[in-house]
Amino acid sequence: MNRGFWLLEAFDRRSFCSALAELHNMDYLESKDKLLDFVQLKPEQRRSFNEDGFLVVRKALDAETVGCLVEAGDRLAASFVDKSEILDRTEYNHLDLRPGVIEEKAFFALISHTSTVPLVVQLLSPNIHLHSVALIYKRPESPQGAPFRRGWHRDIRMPRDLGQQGLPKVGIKVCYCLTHFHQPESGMTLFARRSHLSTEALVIPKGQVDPGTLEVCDLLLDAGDAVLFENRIFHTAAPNRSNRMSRVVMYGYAYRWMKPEVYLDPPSQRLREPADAITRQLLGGYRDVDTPPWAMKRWAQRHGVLPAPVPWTVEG
Ligand SMILES: O=C(O)CCC(=O)C(=O)O
Repeated sequence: MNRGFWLLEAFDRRSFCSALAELHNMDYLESKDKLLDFVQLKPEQRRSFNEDGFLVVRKALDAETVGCLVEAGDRLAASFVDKSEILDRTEYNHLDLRPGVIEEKAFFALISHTSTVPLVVQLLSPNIHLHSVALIYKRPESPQGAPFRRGWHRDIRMPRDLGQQGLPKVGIKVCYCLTHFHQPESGMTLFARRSHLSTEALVIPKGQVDPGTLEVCDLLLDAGDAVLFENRIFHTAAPNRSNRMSRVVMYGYAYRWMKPEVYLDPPSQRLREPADAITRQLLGGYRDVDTPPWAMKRWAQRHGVLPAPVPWTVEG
């Protein structure tokens, strides 16, 4: 670690005293550091994410981890899993469970998972935290069911205030598959490829449920695969017309200046205290956005992926 670098940067922004306090904080961080392994984002992965608005990461989780997540997820979702069968009622057959998910050990461990979080840091920056977590189950529905009115949307509701033009990329969701998605219409979220670059509302031809001009991707995936998708891509839930329960869990990461969803705010002290430095950051450990995201910054610098600082002013 280059202490001079950090001290100079701290000097830039604050007094000598707060710079020293930050050095002290770094000593503390080092003592609580977990080794988040580094995974390099490949140039073709960056290109594909930038072009499509999403990226598939195969084998992000091993079978044993998937098994533990399914066991924990089924426990949390027991009342949904055990409901009586009613086909052709998509709302009834769709669970989006958020409160309490990361309180489960198996889901807590995914907050800073090595297979995906390093990629998210390289696609956004180290200045991120956890923004949302959702356990999403879909029960089987009749394969002959009527087309279901979709909920195509962009995440974080930004267009409501900013419109559809010039939207920034501010967050990435990681969708981990906890079941296979080996056939179409088996419950995987649908993505409109490249729609993250669109500057207009999504056009759905009259009488249809999906956009006519963009490619709708119903991805075929294995349990353990992950899909990273950014906030601007239009996506929607769709019914599960297979004969098995569909299960995914989604972790949304966003810049720290984005307010996390309500059940993550304020982050639970009980969860945060014993966690490693990186997980603490992701759980909102630095509440003040002016405080640098030390844990991730150190990690990014160590692995050569710390973005160059953006100056406020330059000499004209
Ligand atoms: O339930 C789904 O498949 C879609 C979830 C979704 O739209 C979201 O997380 O924003």
